[in-house]
Amino acid sequence: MDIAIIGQPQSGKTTLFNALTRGKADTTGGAGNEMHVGVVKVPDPRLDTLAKIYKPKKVTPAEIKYWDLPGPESLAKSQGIGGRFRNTLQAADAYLLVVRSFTNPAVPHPQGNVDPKRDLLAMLSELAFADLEALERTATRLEDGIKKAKPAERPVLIRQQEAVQKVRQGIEADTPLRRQTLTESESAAMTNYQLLTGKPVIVVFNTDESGPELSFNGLGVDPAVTAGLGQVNACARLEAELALMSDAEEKEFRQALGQGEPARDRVIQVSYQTLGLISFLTVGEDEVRAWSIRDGLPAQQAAGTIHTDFTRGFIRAEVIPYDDLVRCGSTAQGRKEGVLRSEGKTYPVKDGDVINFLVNV
Ligand SMILES: Nc1nc2c(ncn2[C@@H]2O[C@H](COP(=O)(O)OP(=O)(O)OP(=O)(O)O)[C@@H](O)[C@H]2O)c(=O)[nH]1
Ligand SMILES: [Mg+2]
Repeated sequence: MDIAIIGQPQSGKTTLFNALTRGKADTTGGAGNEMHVGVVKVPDPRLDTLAKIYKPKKVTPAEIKYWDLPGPESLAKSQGIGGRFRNTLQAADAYLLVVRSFTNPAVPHPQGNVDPKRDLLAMLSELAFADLEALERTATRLEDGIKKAKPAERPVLIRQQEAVQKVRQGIEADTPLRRQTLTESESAAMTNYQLLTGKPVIVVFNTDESGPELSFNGLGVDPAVTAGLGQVNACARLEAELALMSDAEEKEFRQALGQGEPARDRVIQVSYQTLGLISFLTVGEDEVRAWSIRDGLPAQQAAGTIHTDFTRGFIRAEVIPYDDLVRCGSTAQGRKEGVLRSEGKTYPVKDGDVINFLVNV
């Protein structure tokens, strides 16, 4: 999963990136021009328990790749920079939107004062502007295409043009793509354009060490605007410092400072919730592994996350819930006790399902 960190200049994006990746990317330059990429393992204590049972050669957690983007004046304008940001933004599965609420006299806010509600709304507008620009170009291209197309090719292009028109009007009326109701063919057309307002957004309020914690409600943001968005509070600077300590030292400091779970873990939890993700597990002597998928994904598609051939060659899935497997100690015992089930293509995979896919490849 790829998550891009976005936000206004100097909102603490790189600092948060460091907190999430336990990294040391430079945050002293100001108007950082560099892009940072870091891979983080998704903590899952179930893997450790399964590793004790199977003693596999390797244990492979699910991973998240964080992309720290430089803070341009405007995301829409950033398309000019060799398309570099736009590609990353389009390729991302979700955005972490950093909103400054920390006070720091040494870091003047570009707008003169700290105003989280204003900045949050401005950033959401930036995403919408970027989409409107992209859709305008697409509409022009489709119009040219329709003029030049052979009569037989026209209906497809006209349908695409209608879909583009509909989505454009929706975004103009403040409904991001992720909240628009589209037909299957309209959605399919939009997949090609990878619009930014179609992506899930998790807002990270970058607070002072002592808070206060913010919320969409508390800020008085129109609930329609933030429907479906995730929210997390974190003091990025403190979290980045704590993240560089050893585990034991960090735990001690967190207790002393009254800080709860690390932001790097809370962000992952909220990201999974916001994206509707779960993990299924695979076990064996070679590898114990977690795979993240959308909640309820049919078994046949879930198999495809392991190998694309597995979707085509899917026969059935042997499924045992994690708790049952741990209690039984082995899948063989699970089979004897009747808790290992055989499931077909459409079985909706659940969190903690330990699965052995039987495939014909
Ligand atoms: N007091 C305080 N300062 C912070 C916090 N987070 C970031 N800063 C400071 O704000 C400045 C900017 O932080 P960065 O992480 O570089 O912000 P950025 O959004 O990556 O900035 P650009 O990439 O230049 O847009 C740095 O001097 C940080 O130390 C925070 O939680 N509290
Ligand atoms: Mg930065």
